[in-house]
Amino acid sequence: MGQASVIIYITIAILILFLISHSPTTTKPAHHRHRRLKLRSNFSFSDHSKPTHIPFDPIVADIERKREDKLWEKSQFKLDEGAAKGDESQPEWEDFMDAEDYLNDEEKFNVTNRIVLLFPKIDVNPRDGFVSEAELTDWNLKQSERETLHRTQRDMEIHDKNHDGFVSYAEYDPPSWTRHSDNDSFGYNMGWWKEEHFNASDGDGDGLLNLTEFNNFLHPADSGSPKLLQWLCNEEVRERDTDKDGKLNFKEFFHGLFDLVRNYEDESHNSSHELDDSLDAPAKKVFAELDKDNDGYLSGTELLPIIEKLHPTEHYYAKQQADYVIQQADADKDGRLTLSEMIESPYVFYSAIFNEDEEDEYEDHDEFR
Ligand SMILES: *[C@@H]1O[C@H](CO)[C@@H](O)[C@H](O)[C@H]1NC(C)=O
Ligand SMILES: *[C@@H]1O[C@H](CO)[C@@H](O)[C@H](O)[C@H]1NC(C)=O
Ligand SMILES: *[C@@H]1O[C@H](CO)[C@@H](O)[C@H](O)[C@H]1NC(C)=O
Ligand SMILES: *[C@@H]1O[C@H](CO)[C@@H](O)[C@H](O)[C@H]1NC(C)=O
Ligand SMILES: *[C@@H]1O[C@H](CO)[C@@H](O)[C@H](O)[C@H]1NC(C)=O
Ligand SMILES: *[C@@H]1O[C@H](CO)[C@@H](O)[C@H](O)[C@H]1NC(C)=O
Ligand SMILES: [Ca+2]
Ligand SMILES: [Ca+2]
Repeated sequence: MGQASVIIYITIAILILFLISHSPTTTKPAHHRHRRLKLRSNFSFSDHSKPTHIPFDPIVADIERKREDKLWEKSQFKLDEGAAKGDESQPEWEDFMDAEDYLNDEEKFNVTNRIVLLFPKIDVNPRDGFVSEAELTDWNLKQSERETLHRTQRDMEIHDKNHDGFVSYAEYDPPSWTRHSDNDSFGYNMGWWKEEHFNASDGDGDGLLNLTEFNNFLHPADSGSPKLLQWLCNEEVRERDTDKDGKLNFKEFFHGLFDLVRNYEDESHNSSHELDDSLDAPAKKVFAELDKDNDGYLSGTELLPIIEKLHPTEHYYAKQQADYVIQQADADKDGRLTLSEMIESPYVFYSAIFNEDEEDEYEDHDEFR
């Protein structure tokens, strides 16, 4: 009896020692446990610029979408009061609690469990136990495309006046905030909403835009459509073409476009804009490379090679966010993420979405519940 209990005690002691020596140091992640997640609360319904953060988690995206729709409905209701009434079906999140409380209730929304669930959906190409930059970029892109399409769908409800699922040019009524642009001397409106733009979006040329075409209309750089990319390039020329000869001379290029292009080049420049022989040499070089027919001017077509630099695509932002997140969470610095690396730094994925001011991400700024 006594011997047996001694053996049991020794066994337990060994077990405890084993557990202590093998337990991961949990002090660091513990700091992150109580970071309060925030939903993006600030939507601009008329602004088609890129979202600053792509939601990582579809559940969060879904909550944000519902909340955004709700705000949108309210803003529409204010615009045409009396049009819709009585439809009081509320998003389920608002029925039982504030969505943010839900997200911060660790029993209901456990970020560790979420990451365990999402990991195999991201690690797909190839499925090898590592999330690569390309896989995370694809994931981000998918989330961001879904969000974009959802907004387009909502915009379409406004413009498709006869509700046939298509937007005709006549139906498309430019929102008032676009009308500030002055008529230019050529007599055409420099705004986004030209008929040429509409026609370039009309893939099958039936004079109507379906959802896909309307989405391309709103996001030409992401459309992948040669017609729309060409239109976008022509638009760039029009915007910079100060002497109105329909093409860009070196001066128009240097003052309008070169800054945007060279941000992506790996050169260090002085930011002087003086047309000085020594300072504009890099600009002259780029100009000469783009000027394929050597006529001393750039046409819309000649801008095609740099249009992605002028209008970064959703893919560009998706990759940028993937790079940032990997850099933050990649503990062993092999350039890719394992499941345990992701679990160790869950709020890198979530705070990249929620925190409006990214610089404040240190522990002393944490909000405790
Ligand atoms: C939205 O954000 C901007 C700046 O980010 C701020 O000036 C504005 O007040 C916010 N609007 C609402 C409704 O919170
Ligand atoms: C989240 O779930 C994991 C695994 O199921 C569990 O170990 C952890 O304690 C949970 N976290 C919280 C804060 O409830
Ligand atoms: C633009 O031109 C239209 C007619 O083509 C005219 O009605 C409108 O007042 C002009 N707007 C400006 C800002 O000049
Ligand atoms: C757009 O296409 C329609 C035919 O679908 C045509 O009548 C119109 O002139 C075109 N407009 C422009 C600016 O190309
Ligand atoms: C819209 O029309 C295009 C052809 O221009 C077609 O490829 C696409 O599938 C259509 N999209 C929808 C949602 O019907
Ligand atoms: C930038 O200007 C400084 C002096 O203003 C000069 O010393 C330097 O060489 C210039 N750099 C380049 C890349 O031209
Ligand atoms: Ca993989
Ligand atoms: Ca219609």
